Amino acid sequence: MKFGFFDDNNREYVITTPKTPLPWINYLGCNDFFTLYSNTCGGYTFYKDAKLLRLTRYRYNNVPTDNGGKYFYIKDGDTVWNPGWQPVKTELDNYECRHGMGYTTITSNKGDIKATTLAFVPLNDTCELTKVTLTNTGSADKEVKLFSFVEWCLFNADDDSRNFQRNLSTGEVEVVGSTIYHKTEYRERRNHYAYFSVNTEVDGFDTNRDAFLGAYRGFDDPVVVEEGKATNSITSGWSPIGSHQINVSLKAGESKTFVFILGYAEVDRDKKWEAPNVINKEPALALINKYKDEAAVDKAFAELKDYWTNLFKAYQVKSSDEKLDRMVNIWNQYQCMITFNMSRSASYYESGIGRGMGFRDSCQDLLGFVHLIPERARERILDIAATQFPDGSAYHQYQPLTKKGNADIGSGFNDDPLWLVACTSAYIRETGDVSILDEMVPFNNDESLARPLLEHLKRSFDFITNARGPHNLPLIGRADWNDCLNLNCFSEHPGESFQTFGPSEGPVAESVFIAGMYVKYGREYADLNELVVNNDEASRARKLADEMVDIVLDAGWDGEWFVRAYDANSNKVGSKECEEGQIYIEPQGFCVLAGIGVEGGQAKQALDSVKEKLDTKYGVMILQPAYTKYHVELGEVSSYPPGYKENAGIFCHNNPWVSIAETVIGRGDRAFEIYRKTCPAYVEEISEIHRTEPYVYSQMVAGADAPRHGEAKNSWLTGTAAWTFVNVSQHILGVYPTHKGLQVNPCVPKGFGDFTLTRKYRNTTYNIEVVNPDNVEKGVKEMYVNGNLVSGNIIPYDASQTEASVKIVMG
Ligand code: BGC
Ligand code: IFM
Repeated sequence: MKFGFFDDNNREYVITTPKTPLPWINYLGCNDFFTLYSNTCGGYTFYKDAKLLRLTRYRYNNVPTDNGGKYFYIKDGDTVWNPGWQPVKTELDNYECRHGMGYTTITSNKGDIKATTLAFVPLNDTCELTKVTLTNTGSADKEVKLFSFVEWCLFNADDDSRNFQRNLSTGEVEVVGSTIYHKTEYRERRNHYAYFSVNTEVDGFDTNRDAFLGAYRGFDDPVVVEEGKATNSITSGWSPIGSHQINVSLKAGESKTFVFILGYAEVDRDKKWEAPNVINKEPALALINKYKDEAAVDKAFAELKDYWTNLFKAYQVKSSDEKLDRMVNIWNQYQCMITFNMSRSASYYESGIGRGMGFRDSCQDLLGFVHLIPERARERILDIAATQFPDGSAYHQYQPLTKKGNADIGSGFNDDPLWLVACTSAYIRETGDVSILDEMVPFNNDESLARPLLEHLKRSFDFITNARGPHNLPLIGRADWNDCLNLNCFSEHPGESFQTFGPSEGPVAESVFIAGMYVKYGREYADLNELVVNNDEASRARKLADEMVDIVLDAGWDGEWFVRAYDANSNKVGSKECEEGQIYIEPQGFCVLAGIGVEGGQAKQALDSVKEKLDTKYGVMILQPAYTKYHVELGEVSSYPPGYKENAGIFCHNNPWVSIAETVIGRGDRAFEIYRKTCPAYVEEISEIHRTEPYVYSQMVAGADAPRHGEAKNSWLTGTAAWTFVNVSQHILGVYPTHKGLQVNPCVPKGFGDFTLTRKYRNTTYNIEVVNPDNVEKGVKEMYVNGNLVSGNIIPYDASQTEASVKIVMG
């Protein structure tokens, strides 16, 4: 069953009922001012950091779900309704929500009134604009009342949800004309405030939540709206809100538009105490004035649309498969931008106060984003690298606002260092900008410890080189990519970092997955050294990576697939010797995509085992058989009920690894089958089962052991977005950036047919035509660049060319 449809021309998903299985949300904002916006107007806004600078309040885990947001109430006689249906939930005559690239439009009708709201964050301003248009569709003149509503958060969202004994006394606002300023804590710790304004005179306002809602009432039943009369309340403590009342007269057929602006202003305040709570309104007034005319709003909206059109020029495909095209050209790239911006901080499943920027997460998110805005990727790499410790290990997470590592979580996830190599390599392959390797970057944010980025990468690589276990495989530490595989938790030294021990005395659990990473990114590290003519270091790294291949094929091979790990007692994990959890997906995908066992046949065998043991109609499960009981020696993984999350769920992030691995051995049919199974556009038809938004990836889909097999969870913030984009753009469609230029080496299903692609790479736009006369899955027979036959499949990079046409003949 569907709850909407894709409108590809407008790059929108159109939701046709507010009663979606779960809130289906969008993100507004591209740079540092962000809003989460659901199809019923739920959500919240923050500046840069969802924990430390939250502007509006949102209650997670609320009942009913998604209750709280930026609401407009329309009072038409005795009928009160919201254009987004919630929170009053008056049945609408018509409803349509269009989630587009950084904006959402909701249009609905009730009786003779049609309401349209368009919400977006203009590109370079720290505010959200909502254009509300009311139209009288009837034949008689009408008088309606429009009430706006936002609930302020007292900026620190964590404190806001806990410290009531203080917070109920600190709230302060100021109202000037149609502008409501929220300035809590300005008299002391803050150099910023928020404001909510509308470009018309108002007939009243409220800033005290109790006054607006009335005692014991909810958002669905505000007394002010019921009575049609704002109270002009000025809150003093309690819960500050912002609400305007506008009485609107509409002649038959007439429309009126109002522009609401919700903004954030930062001011210079050296001596905060000198003017206790007198805010400098200049920055707010500048934006309020800028957007007081509808034309300015329309211009900003047009700029936003152009921005996305231009960004997407970096990669566009036209194939015989409409769903593939819409994911590649629109939604997958869009989600890559969102995951790049949010990391794992703020979604409807990440509260914004828990995880901020993940080290491994952000490095991987960057892989799907770097082609869009390489300059921002560069800056991010340097930020991430600055949270690394001098020994090469790294803080697992850092706070977006301060960019400082999170000491509560600490370090010890031994895959982390290698992801830094992965994203730096991707950045340099995309841009050719080797100068980044010379950038001086602090360790642990301590400038006195600054070293060139290349030295950071060396320490990343050597951290793994030196931390080996009894089988010479990399030590896993607290966990590798699979956060829930905590193999040292039951060792003699529970909870202690292995760094304090030599391999024979400390926690010795080992990871075959990290070994696969070491091979892949060790070789990419070697390539980077070659680029800057560090040939000795390049050969050293290559030799070590080659040795690791042998170690994996020896201690890491189980006969029909790769072993997952060795636990702290040196017992195999993910082996046929195990009672449960005999095969895990991660080493099959990663070892093969690293090229391990391709020649000896192990790669094919491992992937065949994946198909036989882990495949389902909704995607490939992370492991089988599911753990039915808790295994204390494995940690969190077996704490989940069978079929959920890391215990045999379909953990979407690692499906593209297997799909890429299939392209490595040339099986385009199978690679595409895996791609398709978890791809949102292909499961749109079963939205009643899948339940999350059909335009973005979710972290997980329940596996075959789960009662709700096929149901997705945790949409939006997942490494699946980046890895899938890498898979489909670089491996299936096959346009892979190398240090020498773009390589075109598609691996597609038989019968996929010819396709064309536009790829903007460095200074050049390539118009690529791929023809496949023999219907092969992989192989390039001929390549023509601007009509000339060129040998191989790497388009030699020519910086003087702004456009080039390329023809690829598969065969
Ligand atoms: C979740 C993982 C997560 C980990 C660390 C686990 O409970 O299942 O997905 O990465 O916690 O936060
Ligand atoms: O790899 C992790 C990621 O960092 C956070 N979400 C879960 C993944 C698998 O455990």
